[in-house]
Amino acid sequence: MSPTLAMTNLTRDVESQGVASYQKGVKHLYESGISKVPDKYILPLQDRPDNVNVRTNKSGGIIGTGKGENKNNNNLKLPVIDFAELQSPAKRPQVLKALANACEQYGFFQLVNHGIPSEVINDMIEVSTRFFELPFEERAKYMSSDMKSSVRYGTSFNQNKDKVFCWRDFLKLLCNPLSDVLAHWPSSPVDFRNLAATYAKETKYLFLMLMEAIVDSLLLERNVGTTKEHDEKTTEDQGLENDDNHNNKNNSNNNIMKKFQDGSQLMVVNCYPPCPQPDLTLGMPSHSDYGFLTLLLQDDVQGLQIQFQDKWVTVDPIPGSFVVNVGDHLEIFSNGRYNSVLHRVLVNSKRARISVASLHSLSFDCMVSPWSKLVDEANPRRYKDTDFASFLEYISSCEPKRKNFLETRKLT
Ligand SMILES: O=C(O)CCC(=O)C(=O)O
Repeated sequence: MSPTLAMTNLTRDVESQGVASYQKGVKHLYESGISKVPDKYILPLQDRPDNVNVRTNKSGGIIGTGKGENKNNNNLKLPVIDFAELQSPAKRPQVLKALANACEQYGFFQLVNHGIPSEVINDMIEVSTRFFELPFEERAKYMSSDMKSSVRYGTSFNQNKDKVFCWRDFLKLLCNPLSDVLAHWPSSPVDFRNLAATYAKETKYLFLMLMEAIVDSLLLERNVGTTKEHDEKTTEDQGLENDDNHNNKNNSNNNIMKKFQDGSQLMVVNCYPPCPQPDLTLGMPSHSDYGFLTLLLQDDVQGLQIQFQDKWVTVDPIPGSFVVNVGDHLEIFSNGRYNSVLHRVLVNSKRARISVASLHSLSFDCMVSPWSKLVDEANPRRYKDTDFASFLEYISSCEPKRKNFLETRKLT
C-alpha cells in the first residue's frame, strides 16, 4: 500500500471509531500518525484562527469582519510588571498605577522578577511534559466527568458537551487544602506530586502578594475610609467583608486577604500536541477565566492570543515570566473597573506546547460581590453576586463559544 493510501485509511479509521477515539485525546490522535484533522475538530469558518477575520464581542457575537486585519502575526507586548519593584516602598506607588492601567486596558500583564526560583518553574514544565508522555492507560486512570474531582484528566474543553473538540489534553489539579488532595494527584511520574505541590505553594504565595497590590491599586484614587458607602454595606457584601472595621482600612483589607488565603486554587496543566492542520482548529476556544487572577506559565512555544481592541493578538512569551490575567470574579469585585478579557490558544504543526494555568479565587462556597468601597451613587453596582457552584453549573451545560459566564452576571 502506498504511504498516501495508508494515511487516508488511518484518518478514515479514526473517523469511523468516532467518539471512543476522540475521548482518548489529541496526544493519542497525534501519536496514531494522522495527517489530517478529523471532522470532529474542524471549527466553523468564523471561529477558525486565521482564515476569515471575524471580530466577536464578549458573548461570541460577530461585530465585524475584515480580510487581513486579524492575522496571527499581530503580536502584542503586554505591559510588564516588575514584582521586585512592587515590593520596594519607593517604587510601589508607581508600579501600582502601572498595574491598575494593565488591568483596566488589557486585563493581562507579564510578571517578571517574581521571586519563584527558576528550578521550581523548570521542574513544573518538565514533570508535566513527562506526565503527558506516560502511556495512555496510565493517564487515563485520572479521567473523570466529575467537575469537582480533585484530579481530572481529559481532553477538549468539555468533552461531554463540545460539538467541535479543541486540540488540547489537560490535567486539572485541585490544590486546596493541599494536605487533603495531594494523595489523589498522579503517583506517576514518581516525583510529580512533590514538584507540583512545591509549584502550587509558590504560586499561591505569589497570588496573595499580587492580590494585596491589586486591592491597593483599586483604592488608589478613592478617598478611603471616609466615603459614605462604607456605612451602607449591603447584605451581599457580607460574603467578602463580614468582619470589616469600617474605619480602619488595614483591618478591612486584612480581612479580605484572609479570605484569599483560605481561597481556592486550581491548576490546569495543558498539553497541545502538534496539529497537522492548525488553521482549522484551536487549542482552546475563546473564553474568560472564572477566578480573581490566573497565573499562566508557558514554555517557549507561543500560542496564547488575547482579544485587544477587537482583534486577536498573540502574546510573546518572556522566558521565566508569568502571564497574569484578570478573571471574572475580579471584574465583579472591582465593579467592572478591571477587565476579564477573552483569550484562546492557537496550535501549530511543528512543536508541542505545555502551559500551566493556576486559577485563584475565594473558597468555592463564598459569594463574590462588587466591593462596597467601589460602589456609590456615581458608580452603581454593575454585577449580581456569584459563586463557584453557579459557574460549574453554567459550564457543565453549555458549549465553549457561549461560555461567557460573566455576561450572565451583569446588571447593566
Ligand atoms: O495555554 C494557554 O496559553 C492558556 C490556557 C488557558 O487559557 C486556560 O487554561 O484557561
